[in-house]
Amino acid sequence: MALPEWDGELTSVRHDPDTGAWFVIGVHSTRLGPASGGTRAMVYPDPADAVADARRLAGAMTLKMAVAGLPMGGGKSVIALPAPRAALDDATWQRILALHAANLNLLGGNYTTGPDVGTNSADMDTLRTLTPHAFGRSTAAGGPGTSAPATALGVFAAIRAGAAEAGLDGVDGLRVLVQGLGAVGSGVARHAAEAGAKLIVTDVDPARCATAAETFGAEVVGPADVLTRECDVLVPCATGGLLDGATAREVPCAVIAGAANNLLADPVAADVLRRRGITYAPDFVANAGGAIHLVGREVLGWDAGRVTERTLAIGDTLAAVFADAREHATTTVEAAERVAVRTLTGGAPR
Ligand code: NAD
Ligand code: PPY
Repeated sequence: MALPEWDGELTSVRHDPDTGAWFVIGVHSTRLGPASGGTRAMVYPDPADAVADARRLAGAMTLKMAVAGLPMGGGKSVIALPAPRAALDDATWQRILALHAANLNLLGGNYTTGPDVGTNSADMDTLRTLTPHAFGRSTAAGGPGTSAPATALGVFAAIRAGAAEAGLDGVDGLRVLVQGLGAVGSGVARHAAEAGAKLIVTDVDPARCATAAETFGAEVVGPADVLTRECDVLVPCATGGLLDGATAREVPCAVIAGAANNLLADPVAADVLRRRGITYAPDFVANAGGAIHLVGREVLGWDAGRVTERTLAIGDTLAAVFADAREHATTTVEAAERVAVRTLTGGAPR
C-alpha cells in the first residue's frame, strides 16, 4: 500500500487482532502546545480510510485551535470498529478503550483526547481511569461534561454572523435548515427557534425529527432533501463531506454555518460558494465552541462564564474572516487559514 504524504508530525497505527479494531492517532501539530482533539469511533470501509480521516481531522484541529486562540496543537484519534458501536458487547468496547488508553500513554501527553462521534463523556470517564490524557469527563466524575452545548452556542453565533454578512436582517423569520439533530444540532435548533427562525430539520433518525417537530414546530424534510431544499441558512450538524464542487453549485441557500467537521469534501467547493455569493462560515471556526469548552475548563481553568464569552466571540472572529475574504477576494476558508497561519508562525499564542 502506498502511503500518501502528510504535512502532520506523527501518525500512530495499531491493530488489535482480538477485536479486529484499528487505532489511529494523527498528531498534526504541536507548534502551539500539546496536540488535542477527539476520539472518533465508527466503522470504516478500510483501515486506510481511518488513517486518512484521522489525518484530515487532525489538520482541522490545528486550524481550530489556532483561530480560537487556544494554546494547543491539533490531533485526532480514529478507532475503526469491527462493527457499529451499538452492536459491540461491553467486554469488546472496554478492551478497545483500554488499548486506546495504552496508545495515549505511549504518546506521553503530546496528544490529549476528548469525545467525538461515537464516544462520549462516560467513555472519557473510563479512559481517565487508565490515562491522564483524556478531557471531557462527565460532571459526575468531576469533569466539565459534554462539549455539545458550547459547540451549539458557537454555531448559533456563526449563524448570526453569517446572516449579517449576507445582508439578512437577524435570525427572526429566517428559514434555518438543520441537518442532524444529535447533541449539537438539537441545541442549535433550540437557539434558532428561540430567536424566531422558521426551522426546517432532517435526520436519518425519524424519532429525532418528530421530537423537533413537536418541540419547536419544525418542518421535517427527508435526509436526501438537504441539498435541494431552499432555505436562508443551511446548518450541517451530521457528518462531514456534504459539499463538493458539484453540490456547492446547486445548494439553494444564502449562508452555510454548521458543526460538522470537514464539511467540504473538495477544496473547490469553497470557491464555488464564493462565486455564487453564498456566505460560508468555515467549519473549523464555527464549531470551535467544544474545543473552547474542553481546553478552557481543563487546561486554562476558565469558569463557565468565560467559556461562554469566548464561544460567543466566534461571531466576531467570523465577521473579521468574512471582511478579510472580501478585501482579498479569496474564499472564507483561505481567509480563516490566514488567521491560523499568522498564529502558527508568530510568537506565543494569545
Ligand atoms: P451526534 O452523533 O450526537 O449527532 C449527529 C446526528 O446526525 C445524529 O442524530 C444522526 O442520526 C444524524 N445524521 C447522521 N447522518 C445523517 C444524514 N446523512 N442526514 C441527516 N442526519 C444524519 O453528533 P454531534 O456531537 O451532534 O456532532 C455533530 C457534528 O458536529 C459531527 O460531525 C461532529 O464531528 C461535529 N462536532 C461536534 C462537536 C461536539 O462538541 N459534539 C464539536 C465539533 C464538531
Ligand atoms: C472537535 O472540536 O472537533 C473535537 O475533537 C473536540 C475536542 C476538542 C479539544 C480537545 C478534545 C476534543
